[in-house]
Amino acid sequence: MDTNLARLQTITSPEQDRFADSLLNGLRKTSKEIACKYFYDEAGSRLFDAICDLPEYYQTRTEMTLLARHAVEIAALMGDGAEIVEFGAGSLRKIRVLLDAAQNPRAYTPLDISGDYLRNVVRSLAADYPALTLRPLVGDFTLPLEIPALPGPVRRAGFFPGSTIGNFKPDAAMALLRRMRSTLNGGGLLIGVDLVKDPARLHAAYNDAAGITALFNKNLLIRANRELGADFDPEGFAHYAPYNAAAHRIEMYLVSLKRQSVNLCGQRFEFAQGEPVHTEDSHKYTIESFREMAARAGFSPRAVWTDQDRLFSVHWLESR
Ligand code: AVJ
Repeated sequence: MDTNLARLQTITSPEQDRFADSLLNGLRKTSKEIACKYFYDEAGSRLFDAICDLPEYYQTRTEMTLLARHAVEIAALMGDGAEIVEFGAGSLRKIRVLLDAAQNPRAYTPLDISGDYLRNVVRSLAADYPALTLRPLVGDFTLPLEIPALPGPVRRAGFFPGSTIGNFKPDAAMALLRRMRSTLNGGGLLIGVDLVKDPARLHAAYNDAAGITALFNKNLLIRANRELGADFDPEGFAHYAPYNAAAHRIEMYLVSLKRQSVNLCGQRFEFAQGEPVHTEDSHKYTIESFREMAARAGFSPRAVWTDQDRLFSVHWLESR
């Protein structure tokens, strides 16, 4: 056998290395899990876009309506000449609404774990906002992070839409809010938060009739196969997303439909029939419970906007 060939390793990017480490750790646990931040490769991002357009998934269109309806008031709260810092560059449509309303925005600074995604965001915005300074930063906003200061006193305004905060357990969500507050250096935070409501409505939003959310969930396995050479059988797992009313959250799992073993990075993982792999939590808040948490994280909750049916909320939090 050719020893050089035997020594050949799959060439991976740093992002893939982190995915591999995270996946290996998560599957070694007694209760297996895969971190939800790995949903968003190219295929996963496209599936998520499709989720946002589903009739059952009210979140994106409700938040978009709120941002558009209150853009002028939001821009006034952000202030003249602010640097807009987005935690996780999510949706070009949402940021455009803010940038269009903002008063002389000094810079737009999106933070994201995907450099490829940031490149696309910047390319698309540069054409329409030629005077705006774009400062894409590749990094994990769940880790401590300092953004280099722009020259002069520049107030920061944070933007964290999409109820991504819901992916974190309450303790972690509060810690993340604290870290954002310190990153924002005295600036405020505009944050979208999904609200508690009829469990049937929540259940439907994560168990859509077209089965897109199931594909989104299983894409984690397909991504592991493609990027890490794993041999998951996506058909061997079921999408399961119940609403846990006591914990105010949707819990998402991939449930093994049979006894099976999977090879990943030279290791073998056993799955019992019926064994769940936890893939996501999506916590829901009341307007009051979220404002209380924000206050405990050191913010002063100020304005809050919601729709008539109280499906979704957008909050403006001042640093104090
Ligand atoms: C992007 C975190 C808001 O929790 O609703 C959508 C992602 N997962 N369907 C959510 C998601 C399943 C999502 N967030």
